[in-house]
Amino acid sequence: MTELLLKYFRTKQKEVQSEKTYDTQCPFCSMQCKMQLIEQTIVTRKKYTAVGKDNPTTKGRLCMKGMNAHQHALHSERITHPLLKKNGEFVRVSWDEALRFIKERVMSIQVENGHDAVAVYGSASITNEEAYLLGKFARVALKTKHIDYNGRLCMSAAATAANQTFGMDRGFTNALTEIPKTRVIMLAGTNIAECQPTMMPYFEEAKENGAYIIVIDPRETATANIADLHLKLKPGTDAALANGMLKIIIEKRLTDEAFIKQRAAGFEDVKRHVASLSLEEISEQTGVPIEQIRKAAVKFAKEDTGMLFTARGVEQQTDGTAAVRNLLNILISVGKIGKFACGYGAITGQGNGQGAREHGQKADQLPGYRSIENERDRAYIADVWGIAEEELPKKGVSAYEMIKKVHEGEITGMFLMCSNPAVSNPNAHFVKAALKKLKFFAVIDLFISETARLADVILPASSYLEDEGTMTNVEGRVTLREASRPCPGEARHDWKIICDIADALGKGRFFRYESAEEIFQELRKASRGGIADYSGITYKRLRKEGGILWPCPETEHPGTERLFETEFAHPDQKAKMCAVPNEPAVKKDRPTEEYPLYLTTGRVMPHYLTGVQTRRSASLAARHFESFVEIHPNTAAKYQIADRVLVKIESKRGRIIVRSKWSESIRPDTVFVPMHWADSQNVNSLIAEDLDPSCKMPGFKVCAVRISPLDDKIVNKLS
Ligand SMILES: Nc1nc2c(c(=O)[nH]1)N[C@H]1C(S)=C(S)[C@@H](COP(=O)(O)OP(=O)(O)OC[C@H]3O[C@@H](n4cnc5c(=O)[nH]c(N)nc54)[C@H](O)[C@@H]3O)O[C@H]1N2
Ligand SMILES: Nc1nc2c(c(=O)[nH]1)N[C@H]1C(S)=C(S)[C@@H](COP(=O)(O)OP(=O)(O)OC[C@H]3O[C@@H](n4cnc5c(=O)[nH]c(N)nc54)[C@H](O)[C@@H]3O)O[C@H]1N2
Ligand code: SF4
Ligand SMILES: [Mo]
Repeated sequence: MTELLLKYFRTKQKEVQSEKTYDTQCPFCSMQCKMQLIEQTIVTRKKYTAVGKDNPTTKGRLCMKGMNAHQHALHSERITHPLLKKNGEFVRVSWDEALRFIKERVMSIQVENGHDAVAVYGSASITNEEAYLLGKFARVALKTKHIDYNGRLCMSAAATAANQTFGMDRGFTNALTEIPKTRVIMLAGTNIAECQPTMMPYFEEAKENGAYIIVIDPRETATANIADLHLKLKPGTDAALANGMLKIIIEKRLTDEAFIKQRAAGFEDVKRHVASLSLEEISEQTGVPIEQIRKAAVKFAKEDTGMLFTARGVEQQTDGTAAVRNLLNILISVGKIGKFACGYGAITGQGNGQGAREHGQKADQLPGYRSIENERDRAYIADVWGIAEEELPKKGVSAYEMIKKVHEGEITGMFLMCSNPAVSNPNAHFVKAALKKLKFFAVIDLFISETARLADVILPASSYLEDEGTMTNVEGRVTLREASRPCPGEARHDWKIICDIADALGKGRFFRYESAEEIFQELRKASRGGIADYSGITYKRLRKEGGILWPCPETEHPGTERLFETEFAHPDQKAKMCAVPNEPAVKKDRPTEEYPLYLTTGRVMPHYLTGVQTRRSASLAARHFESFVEIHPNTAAKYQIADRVLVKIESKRGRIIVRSKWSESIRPDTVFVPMHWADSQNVNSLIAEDLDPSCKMPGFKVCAVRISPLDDKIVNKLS
């Protein structure tokens, strides 16, 4: 039977059984599991089932979040028409009225305060096409230098470290398929079992094949369960721990001298630096016994092959860049990169955490990972966009710094797409106060998030079921997310909303696209010759091949599986090692007499980021319907905290109320609170605003707190 006939019969069958199927990718993490949503109508009731679809990265697997993602996408609270705030209340308006309002406000602000007074805050959960377009929108339609995105709070330390050490930043230097073949694995500050569950089988297979697994984490997580050696360090001491390992590797002459000589620069500085450090002091500082540091160092150095993975535990620190660089120092000193089953992986977080950091949404960046400060890069992109090079703004500031500029009155208007900074930024009270000061605030979202509540206008966007486009997954593999469900009500695709606003501002001629694919064609051109070169990738190829690893400069190019086999991306082709101090320049918010405990923050399996989506999914919310604090029973006893009671946690900046959860698996000097809840459970009310000087990452993973049983009088005082 011909394919056409088969298709015809399948369509007829679907009509009879009232079954529709939608191909898409999970809206959550960087694994970007491919899936199909099956919609069955049984009499008048609709039933939805999500099933995994085969692909090179996730091989058809899905975790509980993917299986239940449709519950938020189909939720009755989805906004389905534009909302304008009138007399403090949101009222339904037409797209025309919303766009007129935007035009008037933006024009009056820019006439009064200049182009840079309007900022754009973007996201790594939108497609490459949208991230690209948002960067173009800021520079061409608004002519503002102020654009940055939520990836600044996520991937920036690892990205900066990779750029500094290797000369380029693709999160994974190798394809995932090499993991099961490696002999030793170091997992630093990454909880893959809860955060990228469908990646776990690669590590489980490695373990079955005999790999030795080292986990570095203050908690015994589900990921630490597969460890042969768990270094349960004090939060925020990874840089010091890496120095300890380097010292042992160098003193025991376990370095790969030939590799260092040929492929690296800066080793002598590192050698001199670690020689001056004391292992006893490092052990004291990190809380890890010298014997364990030695075991990890020797094992990692001695095996023939090895891989290093980092995530936010190491990176979300005020010295996150330096800590990652020091772990990379280890990798280079033992020559475990650029070879089979040897390499580095910064485990990306959001669905498009990789792609959205490549195509111009960052304050200092143009598409293709080009620099907005580089003359040639500026000229090339200006030409693609059809403007004069002088018209391109220069670099702006990072996400949290934009919020500060709002507070100071320098930025008075803002467009926000696909993020919830009132909950996700540090120093939450300050952020909320700043956003309230905006003269104009437009939010583009699926729901009235905690941040959207503060907006003047909310525009309804499309979800992963509706919005086609490319997403670059954790491996650096560009994938095509097919999405064919019609937008609900008057919701529009994010890319269409950007084009409509540009049109309202009189810049429509630069934003004439009929489809996401048309935008991708322009992105290909804009990325050509850049570091993140997508020019050989087409929708047709992505449909046929299931995903392509960049760089891919030609349509005949197969994509790049392994990076740095013969050279690194710096002009001299060498990896750059550097000496890293045990204690960072920006002091961390470490425990004091008044605030005697470390607080660290992170994630749990069923929820996603600020919870706007997963708190609306009945199946997921049922697993954790409120926030909690993980606390060691001995510590709990000391502060008279019973199990499963409401407690108050305070830092210098604020307080939250959450439920206690006793756990033997956490360090007694540390408590852990997840980030998925808002308002009086928003853990970011506690976190300090200090930023890593290199990448401007906040220190989400270390904060000094005190804990006490709940006093009823406090509850009434809290908002
Ligand atoms: N279920 C779920 N999955 C997600 C997400 C989600 O919200 N929920 N979010 C996605 C996103 S955007 C991201 S960025 C990733 C994040 O993925 P991860 O970075 O793996 O997640 P986290 O829980 O933030 O932190 C990882 C681990 O760091 C540990 N840690 C804390 N402090 C330190 C420290 O000082 N040193 C070390 N070595 N470890 C420390 C924590 O105990 C935690 O187990 O997950 C993605 N996947
Ligand atoms: N304390 C602490 N804070 C942290 C972290 C931590 O570990 N600890 N982690 C940080 C990290 S790694 C991250 S990535 C940030 C994330 O922080 P945010 O970006 O603020 O978090 P999300 O919850 O993903 O917000 C996404 C918003 O976009 C909406 N949305 C979803 N899909 C779409 C879409 O397709 N289009 C549009 N227009 N809107 C959509 C959702 O409804 C939601 O309101 O938080 C950071 N904050
Ligand atoms: S949350 Fe991540 S691992 Fe789970 S289904 Fe979605 S993309 Fe896959
Ligand atoms: Mo993230």
